[in-house]
Amino acid sequence: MPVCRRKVTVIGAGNVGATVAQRIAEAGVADVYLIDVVEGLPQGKALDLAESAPLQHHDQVIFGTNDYADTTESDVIVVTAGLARQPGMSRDDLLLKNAAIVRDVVTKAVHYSPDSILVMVTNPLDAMVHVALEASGFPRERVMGMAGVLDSARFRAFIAQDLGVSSSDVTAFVLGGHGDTMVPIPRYSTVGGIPLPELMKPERIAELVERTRTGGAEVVALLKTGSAFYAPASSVLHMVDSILNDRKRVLPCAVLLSGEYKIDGLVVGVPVVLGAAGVERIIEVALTADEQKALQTSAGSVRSLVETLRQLRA
Ligand code: TXD
Repeated sequence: MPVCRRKVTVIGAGNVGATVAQRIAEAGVADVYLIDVVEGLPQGKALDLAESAPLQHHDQVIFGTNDYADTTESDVIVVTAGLARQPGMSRDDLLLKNAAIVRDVVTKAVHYSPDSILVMVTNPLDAMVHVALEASGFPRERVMGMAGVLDSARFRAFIAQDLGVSSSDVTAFVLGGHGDTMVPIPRYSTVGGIPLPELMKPERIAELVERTRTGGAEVVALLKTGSAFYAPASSVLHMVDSILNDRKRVLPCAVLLSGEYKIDGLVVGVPVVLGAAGVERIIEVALTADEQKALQTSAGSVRSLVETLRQLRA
């Protein structure tokens, strides 16, 4: 059988980064190069993961490093480097610190992998995609953010638990920015193909929508140190797998819009087709006036973060 080794670099060997490395290797999707600013951390986690390979029945390389030269010619670069939210801290508090980190790591990584595709994870997510676009100079097809896959997974999990059905049969449609302004659209969410509003009362749907919006904070409040990482890592795996295997899956991703959904020059979560070229297509659906308004509000909060960043850099 021909062997085709793909290479994914994961920047940041913390909770999300290390779990992404584990998920990608165990799924047999690619070799993983884990890099962090802390010496020993990526090496230690990569060694531990590599030692689990014989038991997990995969033969992917998992390599830990502090040197970007080792990441040369990566197909995909996943950026998780940064600070995680602490209890009481909003995603926006992270803005300035994480922008500096993201600018630095993206600049270094793309130097060694100029043809790669960037999958951003660091919060505040939508603003960090803007920073990555600028730092890399890549076209919008090759720079995207992970948030919608996670937000829709949360919505799906809550719907499935509530109705006592398999989450595999639940689809959920979530637009907008990551965070409090995300826009879940229940009428495009289904259970076994049946639109959700046929099966659930509007008040209950509203409760689950609210729980989805605050899903990240719910985990932060319970953990007390750090934020969610299992579901975020699974979400990244789905995106990376669709890109590297050219699956053309339709997944909600944070991408730079240029006129789609009447939004221009801002990164917002929308459904896209993910394949070997990255974001191969943006899917536009008709929205009601209320949904369009909610999406504009969501885009507005991204705009204010991006403007804050520009002012502080000027
Ligand atoms: O939906 C989403 N997009 C998210 C985003 C879901 C979950 C987590 N989300 C965000 O991802 C979170 O708010 C953080 O901004 C990132 C990473 O979260 P994680 O939980 O993995 O944080 P950790 O465990 O603190 O790990 C961060 C690592 C840590 O090992 C640091 O040493 C490293 O990032 N770090 C760096 N690595 C390389 N280079 C630099 N400059 C650097 N600075 C910090």
